[in-house]
Amino acid sequence: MRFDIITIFPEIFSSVFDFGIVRRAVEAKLIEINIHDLRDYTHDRHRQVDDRPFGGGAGMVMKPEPLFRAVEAVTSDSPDASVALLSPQGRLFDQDLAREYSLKARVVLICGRYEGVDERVVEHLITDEVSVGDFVLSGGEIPAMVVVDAVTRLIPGALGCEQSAERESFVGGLLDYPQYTRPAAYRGMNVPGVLLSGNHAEIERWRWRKSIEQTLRRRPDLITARELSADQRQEMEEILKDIDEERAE
Ligand code: 9D3
Repeated sequence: MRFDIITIFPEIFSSVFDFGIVRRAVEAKLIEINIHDLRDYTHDRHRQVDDRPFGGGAGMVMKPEPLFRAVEAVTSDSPDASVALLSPQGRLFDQDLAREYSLKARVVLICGRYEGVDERVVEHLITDEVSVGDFVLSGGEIPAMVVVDAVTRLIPGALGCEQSAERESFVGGLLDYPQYTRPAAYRGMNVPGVLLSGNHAEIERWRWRKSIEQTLRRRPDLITARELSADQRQEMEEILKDIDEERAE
């Protein structure tokens, strides 16, 4: 899988991609990340990538020519690449989109800056417009890092232990259960006994229950969107009852 990132701040990416899972995936040749300086695709002396908006108004707009040239240069050998513009108007990035991208051979990420991008780029150059959440950032660079990180974790082999990937997909869509490590007793705060019992079936049940409970309390929207087995649905009903009773107390 190859990422091409088009940006006016190419240096910004080293801090994030030079560490951890992404770095390991690059070293293992599971992914390739090419960073392109948008200014290298300008033809004028000032290497200008933005200009004033037609119709007036505050702020600057990214010019179409450098973006068209940059994307055409990096996709000339792969016409079926996804070309994603990171922008506040985009589809919300989620695990489903991360999974889609992880199956592609080539993903181009264009980092927006200024007030936005000339609409001809949106209409005729990009295939996807992607946002990472309903908050205002200064540009698409941090969102591009988010996308690369989330997608890389889904490339087979990137996490090292395949058990982690399996676990992520198994509990996928639910919040994590609470975790504990040593010491078993600390300042009078004790680790739940079931986790010390060595009874793995009981431990699995406890964790599943806590995941569901946590998700129902904090992110009920995640449960409604999810497919559950009959057993799981039954258990969820019981947990819901317990939570209602606790509320009533
Ligand atoms: C929506 C705010 N706009 C109102 C006029 C101005 C504006 C603010 C910030 C336009 C662009 C930006 C830069 N943000 C991104 O490029 C961006 C982003 C974001 O701000 N939030 C979440 N995801 C993303 S992806 C790219």
